[in-house]
Amino acid sequence: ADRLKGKNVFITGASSGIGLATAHEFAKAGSNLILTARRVNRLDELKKELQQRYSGIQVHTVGLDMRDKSSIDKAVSSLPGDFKRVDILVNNAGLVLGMDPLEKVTEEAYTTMFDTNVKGLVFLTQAILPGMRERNQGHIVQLGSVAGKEAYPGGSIYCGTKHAVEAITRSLLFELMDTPIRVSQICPGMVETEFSKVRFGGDAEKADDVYKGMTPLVGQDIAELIVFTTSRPAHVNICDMLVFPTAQASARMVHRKN
Ligand code: NDP
Ligand code: 8X3
Repeated sequence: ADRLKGKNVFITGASSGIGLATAHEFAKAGSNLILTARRVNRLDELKKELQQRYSGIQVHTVGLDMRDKSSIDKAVSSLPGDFKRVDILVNNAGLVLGMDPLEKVTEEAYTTMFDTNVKGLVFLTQAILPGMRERNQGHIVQLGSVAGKEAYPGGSIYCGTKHAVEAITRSLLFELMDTPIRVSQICPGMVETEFSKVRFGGDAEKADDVYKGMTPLVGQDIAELIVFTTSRPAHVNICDMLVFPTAQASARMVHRKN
């Protein structure tokens, strides 16, 4: 139960949703946190709250834009003191923009999704993995998605990014097999966070409609699974986990009450 105590956990996208809930769950388990996102003011508020609620943990916040390799390299190279030792990396930052059919997808939407969900995840992993190799320990958790297992109309680019995360994670699994470093992927279905608000450009009504008549997952449901995954004994690696709300059976099959 104490396996996470004193571990340093680096979380991307900690300013909202799954990442924010994950920060709380690791703090509860006694881990120290490196919280990253673009909205640093939210991270600083979160830091205050976590240090008040959970005594004895250290929290470092740093502004980080996943689309920008130099921002990633700077955030990692400027980690202070003991925070340089990243034990667990949670590659969570990510987004979807719109529901357009492929012919209508703008270059900006395409670039933003691939740069954040794929390039950022790869460059951050490249920045952190050498230290894990040197210390011969570590755990990388990727936020995949049901959209990395299936495609759906209007999801081409987002599904493409999450299929890429799945493939990259599988390759890493082979490449790290001869080390104690673990790599895991968690693939949620519908989780009510800011995800749909971002998807629909801030349109709250459209975002709410996504979860109408059903009970979606919440950030904490996924956070608990991330903490469970990273707190298994060293010889156990949960490689892949597909998690739906009970009323969902595939990306687009959802049971709704009238
Ligand atoms: P939220 O929108 O609530 O949170 C997304 C987080 O990603 C925010 O903290 C945001 O921080 C961060 N982020 C976005 N762009 C960037 C960027 N360029 N640089 C740094 N951070 C960035 O969504 P979720 O919590 O739902 O999403 C978390 C992950 O879970 C994503 O990878 C998503 O694809 C995945 N997922 C979500 C599902 C869902 O239904 N919600 C289902 C399956 C997977 P900031 O804006 O402050 O930079
Ligand atoms: C989020 C799930 O179905 O909106 O990754 O693509 S979905």
